[in-house]
Amino acid sequence: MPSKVTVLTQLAEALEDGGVQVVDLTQPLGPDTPVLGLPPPFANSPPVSFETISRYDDAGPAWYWRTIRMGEHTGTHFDAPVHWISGRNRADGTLDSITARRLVGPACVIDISREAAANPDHLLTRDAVLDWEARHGRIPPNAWVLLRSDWSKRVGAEEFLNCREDGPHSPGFDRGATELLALERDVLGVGVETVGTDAGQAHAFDPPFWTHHIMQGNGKFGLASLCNLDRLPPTGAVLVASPLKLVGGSGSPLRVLALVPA
Ligand code: 23J
Ligand code: MN
Repeated sequence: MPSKVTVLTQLAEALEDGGVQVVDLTQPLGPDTPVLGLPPPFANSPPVSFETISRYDDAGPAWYWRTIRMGEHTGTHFDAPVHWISGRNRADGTLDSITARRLVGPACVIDISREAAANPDHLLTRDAVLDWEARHGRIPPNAWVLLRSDWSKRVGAEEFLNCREDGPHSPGFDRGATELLALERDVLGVGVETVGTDAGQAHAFDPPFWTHHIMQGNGKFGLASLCNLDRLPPTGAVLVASPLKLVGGSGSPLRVLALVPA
């Protein structure tokens, strides 16, 4: 008896025949992963380190495994609402309390790669989001909004973090764009190619780090250090962004996958 055709049997077939591709939006995670550097007196996150428990040796003759050490916000990672003080009392604020439904959603990809190449401090504006919507349609509720800046093509921590005397310089969202996405569009969250969802100079914004402040304060998520956003269409892809279910977790490295129609 032939089984019933559903959207998921069609998806399974499309995965098999190449009609849907799986694009990995994740950077490798290891000791060379660039880590955000905050100025004193703020505490910083350690780099990734691995310690071998055993490797087919006396400590474990048939098995290899390691202990991992890193900050919750390292490499390609997820920001939970409690990461920021504005989201500290949110009901679904920690990683272990987020419903799985909210880890999957359509991707809206906004391309600022040209602007960011000309100006590393470029901020996406509210008007630029409205202009994107005029071309591609309204951002639906529970979408991931991804900022394609091509920043992930920068090689090495120095180029990627792009620090000068006055701090890091990297692109992001202006306050109006962040408020539009969080309050008027009800997105799941925003994703970026840079080390954090806020622009490099966001320590000097009002409020400081306004993308974290507004997104996390409204129960929204963040995805940082994504790559391969240049392989996504403006609309039509579906994102799966599933962090570790850390008890009380403020964030976690994760593997971010996009299902993309060929
Ligand atoms: C802590 C303080 C400032 C920032 C961040 C973390 C992040 O970007 C992060 O990884 O969430 S800007
Ligand atoms: Mn983070």
